[in-house]
Amino acid sequence: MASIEIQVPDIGDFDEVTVIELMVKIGDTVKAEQSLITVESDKASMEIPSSHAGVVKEIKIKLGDKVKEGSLVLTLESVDTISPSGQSGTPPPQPSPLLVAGSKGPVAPVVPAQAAPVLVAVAVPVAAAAVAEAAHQPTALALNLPHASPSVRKFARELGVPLGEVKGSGVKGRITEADVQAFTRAVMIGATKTLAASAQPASAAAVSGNDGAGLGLIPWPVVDFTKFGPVERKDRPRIKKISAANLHRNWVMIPHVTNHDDADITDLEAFRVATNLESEKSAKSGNNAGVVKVTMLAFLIKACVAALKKFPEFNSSIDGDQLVYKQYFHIGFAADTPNGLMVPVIKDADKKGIFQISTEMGELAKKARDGKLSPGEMSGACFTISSLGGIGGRYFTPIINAPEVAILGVCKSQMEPVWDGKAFVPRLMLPLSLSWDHRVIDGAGAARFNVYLAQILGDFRRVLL
Ligand code: CAO
Repeated sequence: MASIEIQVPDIGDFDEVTVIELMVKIGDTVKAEQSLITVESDKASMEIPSSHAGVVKEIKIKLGDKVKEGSLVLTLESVDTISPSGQSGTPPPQPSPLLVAGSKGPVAPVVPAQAAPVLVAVAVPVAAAAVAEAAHQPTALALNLPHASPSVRKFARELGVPLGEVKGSGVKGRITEADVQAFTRAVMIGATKTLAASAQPASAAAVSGNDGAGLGLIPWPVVDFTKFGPVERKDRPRIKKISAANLHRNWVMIPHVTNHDDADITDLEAFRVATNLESEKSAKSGNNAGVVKVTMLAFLIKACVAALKKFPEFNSSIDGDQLVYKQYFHIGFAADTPNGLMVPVIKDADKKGIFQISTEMGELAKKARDGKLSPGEMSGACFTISSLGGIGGRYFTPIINAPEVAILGVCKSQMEPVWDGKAFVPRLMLPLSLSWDHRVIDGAGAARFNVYLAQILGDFRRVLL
């Protein structure tokens, strides 16, 4: 029986992360890919899976330890010497950590009544997450930790809910997200009642019927839909549940305002089309390794970098009484995938040309669709662009991806009659929707940002100025 050391794999951009959950104990039999521990950075929590199957012999870390790539997690006694890949003696590839939830991530986006497209903050390869969840045995109880999945723990931490006080309604007392919500509601109703009783005793009865927690809202409608017609129930996808918490927080906590404007991209679009034609021709004549298709989004990323440089408060984050001005330019873009929205990040977009940005966007969007984005590829954004240009629509109100302070939504460009002082002329107009955090940015600043952005898109030579 061979002894195998299990180490922390590549965890993206995170130098050090804290161990917040041990999911196995000595003597447990684990499968390859089964989650062993949960670690947490300031942005997200991740499950670290096992690269091999075996029996846990020694655990080399404890709760609260700081670990990084290469840190020894535990040793396994292998059940046989066949690796999970089926090839004896061939070490299998290190599994990727699973991003479970992001406390500060984007995408905030979600879906108040489907009206406002929003971004997703964090994402998980769903298939992998499902494996990890299925493999997650309730060993936390044995360690005197409340029994809950990492995403529920994260959710509870974000709300400041002490999990030890929450009664679990799941299998074997497992605490679910609904339990955490119910706990919050109960506490808020209690607090509201107390407040109402002390301030205005006569209103207490009215408040007690209010299930909308501390917001003073009426309860969520409970409807038996089958009374009205046939229905089908489906579980909400895991990514959507994770992003919902982020979106809700951002929607509630950030005073959003959205400015709409239009940019005349007639000349830029002509240049883009010509550039793509040249690339295709060049590829056909064998002068090029491959065709890089350039879309408007790559130009938008570059234009936003220029606007962020001119208006640095758009490239900041609130930290208590201070604003943190970033001197780097990492731009997130929302990517629509079968598993939900993800927001990969183009790092150092200021140092990259349109072709490089287009190539990276293509690669990151593919990884997003395949559920293969690493945590590092989804973190660090200063500003996010959500483009619905390939689909349609006119304007929308994107939700800011905290801790960013603004997000640009873009819809489909179309030919419009524009008055040039003498006549109406056909121009290709791109609708822009900029949502901004009113704690950091004022309306005049936002209008200037949009005007400047439109000027750049109208004459891209301005990027050089
Ligand atoms: N106006 C008109 N046409 C546009 C356009 C715009 N603003 N933006 C893109 N297009 C065109 C492209 O040129 C392309 O045309 P062809 O197929 O004729 O070449 C087509 O639309 C499709 O573009 P694309 O979507 O593949 O490429 P992209 O670079 O514009 O976007 C990506 C890439 C990954 C951002 C996109 O595929 C995507 O996922 N968008 C959805 C994002 C989203 O859901 N946001 C909402 C978040 S909030 O809930």
